[in-house]
Amino acid sequence: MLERHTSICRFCHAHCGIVVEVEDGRAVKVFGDKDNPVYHGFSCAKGRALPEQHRHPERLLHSLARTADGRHEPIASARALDEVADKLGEILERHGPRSVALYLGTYSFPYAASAPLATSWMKAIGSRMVFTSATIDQPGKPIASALHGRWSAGGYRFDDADVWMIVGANPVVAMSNGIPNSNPARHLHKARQRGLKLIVIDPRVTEVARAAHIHLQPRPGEDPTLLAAMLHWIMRESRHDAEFLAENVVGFEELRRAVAPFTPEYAARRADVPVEKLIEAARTFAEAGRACGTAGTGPNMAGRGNLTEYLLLTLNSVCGHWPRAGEPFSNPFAFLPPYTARAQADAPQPGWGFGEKLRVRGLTDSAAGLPTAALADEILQEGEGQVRALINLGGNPMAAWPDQLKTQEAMRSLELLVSLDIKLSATARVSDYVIAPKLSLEVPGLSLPNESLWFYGFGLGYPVPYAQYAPALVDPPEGADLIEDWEFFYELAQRMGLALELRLTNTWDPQAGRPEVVKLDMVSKPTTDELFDVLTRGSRIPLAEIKRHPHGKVFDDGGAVVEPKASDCEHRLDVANAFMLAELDAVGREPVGEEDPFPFRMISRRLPDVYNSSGRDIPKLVRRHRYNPAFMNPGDLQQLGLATGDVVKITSERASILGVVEAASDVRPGCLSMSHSFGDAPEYDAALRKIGSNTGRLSSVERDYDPYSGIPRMSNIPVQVRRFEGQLAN
Ligand SMILES: Nc1nc2c(c(=O)[nH]1)N[C@H]1C(S)=C(S)[C@@H](COP(=O)(O)OP(=O)(O)OC[C@H]3O[C@@H](n4cnc5c(=O)[nH]c(N)nc54)[C@H](O)[C@@H]3O)O[C@H]1N2
Ligand SMILES: Nc1nc2c(c(=O)[nH]1)N[C@H]1C(S)=C(S)[C@@H](COP(=O)(O)OP(=O)(O)OC[C@H]3O[C@@H](n4cnc5c(=O)[nH]c(N)nc54)[C@H](O)[C@@H]3O)O[C@H]1N2
Ligand code: SF4
Ligand SMILES: [Mo]
Repeated sequence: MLERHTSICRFCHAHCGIVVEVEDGRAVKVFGDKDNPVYHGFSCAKGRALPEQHRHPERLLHSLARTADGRHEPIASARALDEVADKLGEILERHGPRSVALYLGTYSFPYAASAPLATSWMKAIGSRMVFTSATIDQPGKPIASALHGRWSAGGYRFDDADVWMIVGANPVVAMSNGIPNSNPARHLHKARQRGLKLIVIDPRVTEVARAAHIHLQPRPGEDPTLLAAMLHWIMRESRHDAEFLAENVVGFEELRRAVAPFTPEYAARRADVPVEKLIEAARTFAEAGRACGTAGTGPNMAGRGNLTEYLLLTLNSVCGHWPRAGEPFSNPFAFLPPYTARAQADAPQPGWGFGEKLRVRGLTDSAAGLPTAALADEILQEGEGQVRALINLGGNPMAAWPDQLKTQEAMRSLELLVSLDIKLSATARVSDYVIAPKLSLEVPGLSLPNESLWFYGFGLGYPVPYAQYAPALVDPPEGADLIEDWEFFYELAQRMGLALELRLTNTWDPQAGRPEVVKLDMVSKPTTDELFDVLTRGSRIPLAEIKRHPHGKVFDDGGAVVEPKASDCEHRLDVANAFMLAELDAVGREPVGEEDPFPFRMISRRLPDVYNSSGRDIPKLVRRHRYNPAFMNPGDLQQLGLATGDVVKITSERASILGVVEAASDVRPGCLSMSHSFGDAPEYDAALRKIGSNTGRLSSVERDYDPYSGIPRMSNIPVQVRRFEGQLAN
């Protein structure tokens, strides 16, 4: 019998409302839910491939343990938990809590109970070594926001703006920053009909750049130069918002001095863009009524992510582009607690230098979290505090971390590596235990993770108080022995005699002056729904009400507007942070136009039909390519005597990889545009045309890294490109 149910797609963070056709307890078809009030029937190829993902022949239906000779054998989940608990107990006893680290990867995100249980377990063992993918993604965002201070009401809503600027992001493909990810193409279409002027800065003519009113296609890595020049022009021409600055901002005159060397002519020459276009971008942005500038992974990975994000916030502030009292609030929340948005600054905070200190490169905890790019060294470097056990929840370090050769050495040297993964990924393959989890349609879900992205960047989260709950729809395949990711941590705690507590960020206990802490019953295991009840306590719309609307619902916004500044508020946004202005000064002193032994720049990008290292084993998603092509401008290919399909050796200062080139006129000359998380460990390189190649190997975590987040160059990587003369196995 065929049944139809609504659900939430959790293949990516966009959490689209979908319809799932279920036959004999199996998902057979997925498509976008036309009755969903914010996604309006949108789905992408990945979401429509959920049935294939759930029934994938290589999906792990049992947990695995590695044998002495390096093979993996099935093991009952309960037995795996016993053994892991024993081994962790021993390691903790011998080496203390700091020897155990947790890595929260991509798939810790869509399962709302996963990260809270995992971090609660870490707290119970007394380890602060919690790492996430945020510090190898856009660490500049939270760091810049800390240094500059946040506008309490957030940025303008994309749907209300008349000018919008996107620097190195491609939201119509990535469903990420800049345009609300609930059907971004629709938001963009409506905005253009309304007359929105879009400014895009990207070395590639991306899908979103094609819709731009002004597209600057600069040399990669020159975003700080360009943004400083926009500030220079705006101040020189007195297009800044003097009234807003006087009331809400400190540091304007210092900023003016700092951007003085960055004339539009200098920046245009350096970044290789037409100076008139750069000035037009500055004028359009400054003269806008409601506008916002935001960046994506490209500039965050290109070497000066904190500074780029900081200059963007500064540009918003200098132009007074923050919502004022009486204007609509950009997201009156549903799963999140009621929020009073005010037309005022939240005070700047330190961006780093607190919390856990790492033993390498002087790194510390930061506003973006502990530096993941330093975790391999924390594992490899001997001595007090060395990390000896790693739990990898829904991540794939071997594919995704920068500096793959070092990562490989680190993964191999661990005493215990446990991965929670649905397949034998490159990291699972070197793990001592692989815990096989249930997949999205087999467990309940909430739109909460996507909603909470509002705090992370502009144009993220939902622009309206939307929420959806989805019950589990299908059982795991017959004969499978699977657990939910959160259960792993709960059961580990049970076996180790630990009590877990959940800190409810949604609620605030005024007596304790901190979030309410709920002790979990460690005898009888809660259900996922019971955990959701706890985790959504204090939400603006009660979960029980949200559950009544299977297609998701836009709830009443309660007339949410930005409230006036509190009478006692004295906070100011800081546009002259000393670290950031010193970095800008260093940019101005960089040598430019010198002879370069690595003449090309590898730049990052996303491909529509895969998600980091997920999806490329699903045949219908990779009909065109099973690998990640090295897209290059046709002129460059011609000059190198290469043609689409040729194999090249791509060499950085750190390492070499192979790539298959493909002509793409949308790529700026001098660049290779290539997606990440393909390929595998070096011993599989010959399978290039089947598995692609790992761009992470080209990065060095010890050279050209950010001193606060530790992120190395993962875009704008200097490389050489030569025809590969060797033989490939197939
Ligand atoms: N060179 C370069 N490197 C990059 C980037 C780049 O642009 N360039 N991007 C960076 C960014 S932004 C990020 S966020 C990181 C991502 O870094 P990671 O999160 O470490 O990498 P993913 O490839 O997303 O790993 C996800 C893993 O989860 C598994 N998985 C899939 N579904 C489930 C599930 O339902 N449950 C569980 N438990 N596991 C599941 C997948 O099989 C896969 O092995 O990569 C970073 N690395
Ligand atoms: N289909 C799909 N969607 C995804 C993912 C995926 O793998 N596939 N990954 C997800 C993840 S983990 C994340 S974090 C988000 C990321 O979302 P986005 O940040 O939007 O990621 P990209 O689409 O790679 O866009 C980055 C852009 O930066 C440009 N760029 C590179 N270097 C520079 C530079 O120096 N300066 C400037 N101005 N631009 C530069 C690139 O050309 C590219 O267009 O996407 C998410 N969505
Ligand atoms: S955009 Fe993301 S959430 Fe939406 S259907 Fe595609 S994979 Fe699923
Ligand atoms: Mo990411």
